[in-house]
Amino acid sequence: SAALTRRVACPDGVNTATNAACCQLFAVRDDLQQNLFHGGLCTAEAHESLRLTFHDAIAISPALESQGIFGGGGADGSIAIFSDIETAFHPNIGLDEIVELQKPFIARHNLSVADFIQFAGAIGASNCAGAPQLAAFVGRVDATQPAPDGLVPEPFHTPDQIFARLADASQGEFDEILTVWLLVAHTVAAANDVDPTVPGSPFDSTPEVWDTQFFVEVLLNGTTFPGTGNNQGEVASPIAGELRLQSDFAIARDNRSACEWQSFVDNQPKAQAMFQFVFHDLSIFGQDINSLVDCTEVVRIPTPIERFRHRLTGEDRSRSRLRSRA
Ligand code: HEB
Ligand code: CA
Repeated sequence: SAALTRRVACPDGVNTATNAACCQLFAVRDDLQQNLFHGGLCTAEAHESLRLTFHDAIAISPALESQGIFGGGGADGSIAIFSDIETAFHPNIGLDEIVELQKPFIARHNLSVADFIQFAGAIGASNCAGAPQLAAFVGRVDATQPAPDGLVPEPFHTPDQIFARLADASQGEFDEILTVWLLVAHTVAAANDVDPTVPGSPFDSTPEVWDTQFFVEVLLNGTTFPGTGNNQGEVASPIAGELRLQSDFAIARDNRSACEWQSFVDNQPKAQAMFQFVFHDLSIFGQDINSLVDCTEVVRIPTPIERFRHRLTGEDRSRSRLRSRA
């Protein structure tokens, strides 16, 4: 049956969109892919752009507001608008780099800073094979003041502290179960500053693939450290070169979240659907959804992991070798 959605022709003369407000995003996407993400790769800049979405959005606290203290504006761009202040907060260590890399893109496009940060994270993630298509909205209102310090979880925080912080920021929506869903992001992640002697130490053996290896590997027995063994927020990992966060270790084993953690093992559809769901909500913390336009259609659907894995099997490789010889 014919699609009934009426599309508008964008002024770029190439694209169409369901809402004219989305038209500008095609150029932002293509600029990001060419000039920040190395032609569309799931490497450090993509990972850091995704991490930045969390550190901007999570800085909101109804609990502080109820005490008459400004609690931050959530996904309001404050981490970049007030970067001198917020990137100096301890949990934001290292994010000064991606904030600076993103600033020229923000300057040459016409998005709010808040929209840009979430959009760059969604586009970065779309470069990771196996990732879900993450939500993209436009229309967020930018921050007029920095978020207060103390609202971004640290790897040395206990599950109690982390669960309480996420519940506060989300007004009760993100419980222990949804906290595990959020941590799917650590499948495309590495640490630069937990152990600064070994920057770029990944959390799983496939940091450029959105798979479920992270959930498997955090459950294995920890025996080694990628660098030195005395860093705050780090515990022993099972694989040479891999870094394990204390918070991931603890949440994987806490009796409130362990079953949910294990349910992700080998469950690729779940690792896509659950993160897609929590990112949608996280990415609009502090904003009014009724004044936003959904432009998710601009985010390319990532390469499925089945196809990726298929391409990598030894059988495929030898078959293609035979074919090229024939
Ligand atoms: Fe994350 C990374 C922590 C959640 C995303 N982390 C990371 C790190 C840490 C963390 C420590 C490292 C940094 C450096 O560089 O050194 N997280 C954390 C915690 C939490 C989290 C504690 C709570 C539980 N994340 C999260 C979320 C997300 C994320 C929710 C999303 C959204 N991360 C991330 C990423 C990364 C990280 C993507 C990577 C980055 C790179 O690679 O650079
Ligand atoms: Ca992975």
